[in-house]
Amino acid sequence: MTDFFKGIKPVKFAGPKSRNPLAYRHYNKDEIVLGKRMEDHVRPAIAYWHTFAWEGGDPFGGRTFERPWFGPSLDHAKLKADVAFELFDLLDAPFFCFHDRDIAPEGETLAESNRNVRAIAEVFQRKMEKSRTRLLWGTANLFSHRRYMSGAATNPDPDVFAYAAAQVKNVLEITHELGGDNYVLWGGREGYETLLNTRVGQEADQMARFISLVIDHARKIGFTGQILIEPKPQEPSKHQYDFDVATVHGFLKKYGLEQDVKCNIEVGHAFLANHSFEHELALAASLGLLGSVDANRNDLQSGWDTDQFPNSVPETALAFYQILKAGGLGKGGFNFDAKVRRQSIDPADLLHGHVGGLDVLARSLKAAAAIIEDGTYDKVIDARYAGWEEKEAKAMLAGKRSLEQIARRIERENLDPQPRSGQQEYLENLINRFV
Ligand code: XLS
Ligand code: NI
Ligand code: NI
Repeated sequence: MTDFFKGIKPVKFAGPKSRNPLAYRHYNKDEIVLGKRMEDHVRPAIAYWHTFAWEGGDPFGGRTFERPWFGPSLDHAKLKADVAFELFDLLDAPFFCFHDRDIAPEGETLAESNRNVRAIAEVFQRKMEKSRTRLLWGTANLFSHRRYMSGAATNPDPDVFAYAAAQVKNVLEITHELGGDNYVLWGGREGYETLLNTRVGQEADQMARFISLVIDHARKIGFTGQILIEPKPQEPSKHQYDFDVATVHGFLKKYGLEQDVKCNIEVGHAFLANHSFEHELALAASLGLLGSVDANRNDLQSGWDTDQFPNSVPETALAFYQILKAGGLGKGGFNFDAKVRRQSIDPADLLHGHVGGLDVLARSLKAAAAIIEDGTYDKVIDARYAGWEEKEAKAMLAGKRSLEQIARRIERENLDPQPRSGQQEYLENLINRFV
């Protein structure tokens, strides 16, 4: 035991009336919602990078957090792992996620870096024997080091592509060995700063080849988890190729990868792409691409991916409705891709962020479940599309009617379709009864 969280007790469910700030008031992991344990709906994960690796810097100032594990050695990384598993236990977290560079220091060579990552993975392995926390996903950091400034898979230099591939091979294997349910590809530098120096078609071909290599290797080593692309329109690149779900879908289709890859959808990234989170979820579900979720929120005034903890039940409830209607997240989960603010320097702040976030997810899940159980909302939507259940409509949709046949029927039946209300205000009020 380290003394980092000294005096902080394990967080337990204490019910909505509790005044204990470090208790769950709504997140009750064993409560059954729509026939399933709450924890199995949410599958929450703690993000190593924000919670243990981030130092509290901003563009105008450096580190604000003082953590005994900040330092360059493997011993620092081991201490970080100790504290990480202590927090997982305190929060009773079923999952965590990491990048290779979050958990272990970069070495002089890739071989040394890979060895460092493996050394900490072995520490994780031993800790996981005693802890209930499992790995939701692993990923490679292909964006911090200067070698990746012009991209990893999409770099004009094929040696950088190869270096990134070697780095991913190592983390993918480690993710597999640790029993990870998913492997994530987020392409922060897979985009461009200026079109003046960029061949977008060439870079798309490179990215597709890279992803194919990852899929092939995952199969070869027997990894049965999901491979996920995390869309984001910009930041750090001015333009990112995995702009949003629709763009990723077009890319996957072009290269024939749509059966092998799904999406990890992040709240803040949806906003940066001028969408809502539920838009991205609804679209992904309809395209068969819903894989997992990065839970957070942006400060909408700043215009940046500020990665704050979720705190809006009405918004998150609509997102959860989409997830429930899609049949849940399967092997995915809710990764808190969220960090406490740079002034939140106390160890307890790390718990407050996660406790609040989890309670918001729990309330959102229950609200979405109540909407479904009540059934009124779904009935309104069913009624809106009911015409498509009729014989002629089905035949049209199935491609069994030509334009000529459709035109003839309109004349024959003298059809004059009348507009019907979209009922937006009614629906908004209806939903507000539950959130
Ligand atoms: C950054 C991304 C990143 C990914 C993992 O905006 O959200 O944190 O989730 O590489
Ligand atoms: Ni993310
Ligand atoms: Ni993000």
